[in-house]
Amino acid sequence: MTKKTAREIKGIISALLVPFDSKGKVNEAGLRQVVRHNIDNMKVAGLYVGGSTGENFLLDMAIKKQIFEIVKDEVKDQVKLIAQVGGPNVYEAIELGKFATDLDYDAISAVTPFYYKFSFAEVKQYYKDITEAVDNDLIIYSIPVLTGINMGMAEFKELFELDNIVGVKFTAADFFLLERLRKAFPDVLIYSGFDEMLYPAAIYHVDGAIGSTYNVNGLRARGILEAVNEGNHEKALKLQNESNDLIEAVLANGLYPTLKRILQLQGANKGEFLSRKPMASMTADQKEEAERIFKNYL
Ligand code: MN9
Repeated sequence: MTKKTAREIKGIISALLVPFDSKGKVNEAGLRQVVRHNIDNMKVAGLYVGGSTGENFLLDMAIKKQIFEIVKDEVKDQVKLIAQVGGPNVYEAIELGKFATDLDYDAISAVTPFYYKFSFAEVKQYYKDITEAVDNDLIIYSIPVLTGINMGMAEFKELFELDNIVGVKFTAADFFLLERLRKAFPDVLIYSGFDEMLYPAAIYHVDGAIGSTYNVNGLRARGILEAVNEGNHEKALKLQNESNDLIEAVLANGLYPTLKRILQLQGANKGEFLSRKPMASMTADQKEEAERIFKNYL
């Protein structure tokens, strides 16, 4: 029996950025500021913790748990919390899922297992194992460009039939599939995963969006959802155009390091805001470019 609080997770959800120090440890004071910035200034509806954006796949389990704890302690019940627990190690996913559920996270999420070329039968068994062991709602994290796991209608249908699977974070540019999924599964929560495609995803009635750039651009993203709801497509397009000027420049300069530098410029600036190795730190030129991006596009 799950609590089913996941059903209420709608709107803009930041894939939480995590500042690390030069030793690769979590900068706790900085992380708390990033959480506050998301809630107080970006007005997000929720946080997605332990995603690609959190550099999760570069972390050991103790650090993943530490991040889940710090974030919950800072958020309390102010916004919805989703814990991404998946990866190739299903035993770890289960342990993390239980851990986050005990911390009262509203839902867990699990990326399709990656690295080995798993068959769909194996992917399905992975979701069965996690959902049977963890008493919480689960949101599938589908990001074929990074995992190599491509699923179509038939595969999603089988996964949505599993107990406790309530949604999908759909990080793909396949709008045909997105439209078909929305039409076929009106009760499944569908989250847009590519921030640069939020407006078209909103036209297809996604329930919300989970992404990295919302840490710094959450207000415009909210505006896109509101504009589409009001039927004001001119405004939605304008906000997406402005967002994409920002996203294009951020991607060209190095995604996560640039977003972290912008966070500092927006006032979340205690301690170091580095990435975990082997992700490179920014050069002086990249830092300068990040400052230019902040001035021009935010
Ligand atoms: O999960 C994010 N994906 C990755 C969502 O970071 C791999 C997105 O928010 C992208 O960072 C963003 C920029 O391409 O759309």
